[in-house]
Amino acid sequence: MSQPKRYLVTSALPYANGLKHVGHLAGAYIPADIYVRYLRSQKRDVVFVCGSDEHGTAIPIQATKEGTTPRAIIDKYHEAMKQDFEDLSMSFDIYHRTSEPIHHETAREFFTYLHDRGELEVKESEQYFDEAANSFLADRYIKGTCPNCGSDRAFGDQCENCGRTLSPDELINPVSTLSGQAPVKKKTSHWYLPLGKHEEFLRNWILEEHKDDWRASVVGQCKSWIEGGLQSRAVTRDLDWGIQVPLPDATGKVLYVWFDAPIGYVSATKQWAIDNDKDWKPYWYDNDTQLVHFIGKDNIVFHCIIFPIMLKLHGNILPTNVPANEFLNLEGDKMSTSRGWKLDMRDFINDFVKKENGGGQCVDMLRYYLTQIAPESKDSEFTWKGFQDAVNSELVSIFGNYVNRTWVLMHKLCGGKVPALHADVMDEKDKAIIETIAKTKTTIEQLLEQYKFREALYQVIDLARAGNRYMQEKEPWIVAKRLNEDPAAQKLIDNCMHLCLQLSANLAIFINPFLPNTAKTMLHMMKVVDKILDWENGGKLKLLSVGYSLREPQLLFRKIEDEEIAAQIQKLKDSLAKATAASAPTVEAKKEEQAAKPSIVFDDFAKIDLRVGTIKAAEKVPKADKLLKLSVDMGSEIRTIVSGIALHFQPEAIVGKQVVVVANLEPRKMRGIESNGMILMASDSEGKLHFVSPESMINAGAGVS
Ligand code: B3M
Ligand code: ZN
Repeated sequence: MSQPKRYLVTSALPYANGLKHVGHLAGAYIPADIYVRYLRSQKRDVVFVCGSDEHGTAIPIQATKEGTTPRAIIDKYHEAMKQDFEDLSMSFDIYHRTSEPIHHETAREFFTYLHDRGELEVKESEQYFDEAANSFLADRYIKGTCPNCGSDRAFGDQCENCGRTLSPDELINPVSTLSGQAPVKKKTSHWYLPLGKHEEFLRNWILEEHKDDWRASVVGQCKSWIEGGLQSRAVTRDLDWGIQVPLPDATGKVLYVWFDAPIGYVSATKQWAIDNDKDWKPYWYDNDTQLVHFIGKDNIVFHCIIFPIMLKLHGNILPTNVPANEFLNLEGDKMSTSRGWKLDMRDFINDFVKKENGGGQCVDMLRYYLTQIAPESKDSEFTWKGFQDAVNSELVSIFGNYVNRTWVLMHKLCGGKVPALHADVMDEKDKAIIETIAKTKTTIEQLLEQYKFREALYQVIDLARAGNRYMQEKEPWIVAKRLNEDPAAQKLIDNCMHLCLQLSANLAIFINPFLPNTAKTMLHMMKVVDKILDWENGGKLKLLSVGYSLREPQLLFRKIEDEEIAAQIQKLKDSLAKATAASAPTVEAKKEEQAAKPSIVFDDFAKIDLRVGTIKAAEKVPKADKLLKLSVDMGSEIRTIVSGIALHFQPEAIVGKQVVVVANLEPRKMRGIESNGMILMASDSEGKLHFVSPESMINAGAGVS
């Protein structure tokens, strides 16, 4: 295959409705940045675009939450996200925003182009309308009871409680969040993109042409979309935040956010071209351009099915690859902003990067760990212990240690200068390490071209490992001891140190796309210019000239201490507890809830067997932060009860307490433990829990009525 002439690489445009967490970073950003830095080091023509996605209902909803305007929200979070990306060494050529006029124009032109060629259909449908607010309701603006789990806090698009995707029609007792009133159905018309018309194109393009070079998970998801029957998709919405539909009869209608957002890649390219006096068109029209979208798996359908159809109809090129990543979990659970279970990029920046012993090396530590656990083919997990291990036992002990030893020995045994390589005393080990350096380069290339970032990174560490082994076997410090009797031994030392130094220089080249700050520190130590890092210099031994004097070593990575990890885990728990308390219904809401419960007859109440129990033992349930496993003395037996109170009480603190137990509740399995009964708790207005217990100790098993 001939080499593509130019590359356009995109990272998903994050919604400007809040800070983003490291799961986002691992999915759509770091891998893209590695890829781009690699291409740049090869002097290829590449443009890397990203920006804030500033439309859609997510924005006005956040504005309501924060009591401000959508405009203020996008301005605030656009700046914040841009800064976070910069602080983590993301190297976008442009970080644009979809509120810019150039984007509005570009998106409208796209719509008009498709519309004028008859590629869109108009369809009438009935949608929920809030008469008091005089407004159609986006799915998110409708609340009601979940048909799946019965939670009364489900939205028209999804139930937050059980996670089920919903449509507004499925909600029981729908209520508008704008006015609090029940919405009515009203006719409205919208423009649709008929995906079904393009089924054959998609089948050929994805399921045939790309079945082998795209990730299996991506092809698999596309396949199930195609086989599930491709429905027409509405590309407009009744909403007052977004890009006006550019037609005379469309007042109050805007482009659907997923119609305009991917066009953001095009408008960002245009803006980049203006800023840099370049032509943007080849990047979107010429077949010798390689277009690569880095995204998370929840965005696959938009990038592989809907946007490509739009691109094809509009006469643009199609993506060459869409390396979507799976999800990154955190300490045993899904990351979630609403539940407070997350690690924001900003938090990492504040707690590590901006600290006294932080800086670029901490950025690189995070980039390292996120690449090492990249969810390339299945979901993976961020744990603080894992982070600590990756840093301490790989970056510090292998990579950092190798480079440091090389420098220290070179200063000690070779006078701080690059020694010569003496061909006459080269042995098999020398030859083998030279070969390893050359081979590593080719292997990394192959892996990166296939978007296998974690394996590629592994190769770099493996080279450092090989370097350590080589140095250990050659023992130049031992050889140095016989220099007095045998001055010729210096040649052996020279050879070893020469190769160790050239290997270090290669490490700098190979690590550069992954950990750019580390590469920079190494450049400083080698006293050489950036050009050394050009990929074509990799695999060779000529990077550092003989006789050249080098600087003193610098610490590449510091250790991550146990206390830092413990503090982070505590912080995570606090954040979860805070979010849980914040999302607990208010006193008013609770009263309403209580009042809303219909009255019951005494017989119903009498069916509940309430008894006093004494907690005999309590322990945390592994991997479940909210759960405690209790052994409760019920008088005639000891029962196991799993209770969701772990965030409120330390297990040791509640042993001996008496509680009221619903004794005849059906057994239920929680995290594999059978729970036999439930303990009653009262929660105060702050969401704090209190035991409901007898005034003074009584016998376990006593009835409550
Ligand atoms: N803003 C959704 C997301 O952040 C969306 C991506 C747009 S990419 C064109 O998951
Ligand atoms: Zn539900």
